[in-house]
Amino acid sequence: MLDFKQGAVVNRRILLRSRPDGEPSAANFQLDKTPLPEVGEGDVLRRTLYLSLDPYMRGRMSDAHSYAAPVEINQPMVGGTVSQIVQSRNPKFAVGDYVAGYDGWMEYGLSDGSDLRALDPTDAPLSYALGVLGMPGLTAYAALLDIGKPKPGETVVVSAAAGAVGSVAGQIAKIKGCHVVGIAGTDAKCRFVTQTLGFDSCINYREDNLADALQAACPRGIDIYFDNVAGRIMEIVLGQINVGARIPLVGLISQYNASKLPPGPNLMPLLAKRAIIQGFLVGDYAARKYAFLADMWGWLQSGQVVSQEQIVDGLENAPEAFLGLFTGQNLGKLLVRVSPDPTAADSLPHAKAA
Ligand code: NAP
Ligand code: FER
Repeated sequence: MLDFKQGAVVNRRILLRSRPDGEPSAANFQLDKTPLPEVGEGDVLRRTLYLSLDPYMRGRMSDAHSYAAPVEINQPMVGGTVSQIVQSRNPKFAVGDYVAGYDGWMEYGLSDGSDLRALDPTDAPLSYALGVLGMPGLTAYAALLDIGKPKPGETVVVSAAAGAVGSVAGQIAKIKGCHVVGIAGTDAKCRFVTQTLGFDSCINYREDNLADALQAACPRGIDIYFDNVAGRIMEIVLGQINVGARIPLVGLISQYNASKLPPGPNLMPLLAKRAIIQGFLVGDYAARKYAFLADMWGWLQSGQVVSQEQIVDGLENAPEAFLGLFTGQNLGKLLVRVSPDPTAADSLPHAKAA
């Protein structure tokens, strides 16, 4: 039995020693040993059983602007944990209890317990609280169901399919009656994804021609792309999406280690701001025409909307005027007056001279 009096037990922790440029290495981390502080009135001391390791931690190692604050240099790395209480001065927790928390990369955690959630080891393996029953499981569930909105018979493609989030997302999609195609980085992962997880097929993006393999695996096109990786894989998947496709943008792991962002738009702000990009074709909105005309007529009458036109005279000037659209020569709606408009204000006898 360990003596948990102040200073008697050493807490081993992993600190962030330096910030990586590109791929992180062991040199960015530092093992630290520190005596445990006093367990104060109301405090709970626990021993870490499981520490979750997640891709987002790469972001915390960087001080680039992000949706979450970075880990400070010489401070412990953050992370989800499952622990057992070893000393308690808090009536809500007894020695031996199991809890989920966010203690970080360390052997012992200490707090007033308000950050802890009790776990019952007879419900499920304790480690599940960091995976399928924890943050990655919730990610898979909510992103697929609330953003992906799967319907039976639809085709769902999941990247990083053999990982914590992807493996769960694809299985839920199967439960919802979808045709599910995984993308993963090795043949062994792909076998796991199909044989153990029950996806309909899986493509090894390192070996196969991804575009051809996707086409074969998704003969009816792609209705949902559950994106964990972004980058080249996303680019190829987007080439095969169906009308009305939904794309939960869940992770961009292909760029987490990039010291220079790849060319093209950076999609991280979309994820971080939970923004929505949706394609639009005006032809889909014919039914909105009458509401539109009624509103717009009223706004023009009241002066709330002003119409600006740029009118070029003579059909022969159309080509040059058209090209001007691409160098910004027009202000407002560009038109060509091909023949005089007998109804226009300036062509009517009562029209005021300009
Ligand atoms: P994971 O999938 O268990 O592990 C990461 C996997 O990503 C690796 O095993 C690897 O699998 C794949 N990968 C790594 N680099 C890649 C690259 N350059 N191109 C393609 N695939 C690559 O991790 P996870 O915890 O489930 O997280 C998956 C994604 O979800 C991450 O992007 C993570 O940031 C994101 N996530 C987001 C939220 C949120 O709230 N938005 C929450 C949780 C997780 P392969 O061998 O198949 O390449
Ligand atoms: C991730 C894990 C968690 C991630 C984002 C989160 C973009 C965000 C969690 C939150 O703030 O709710 O891998 O990658």
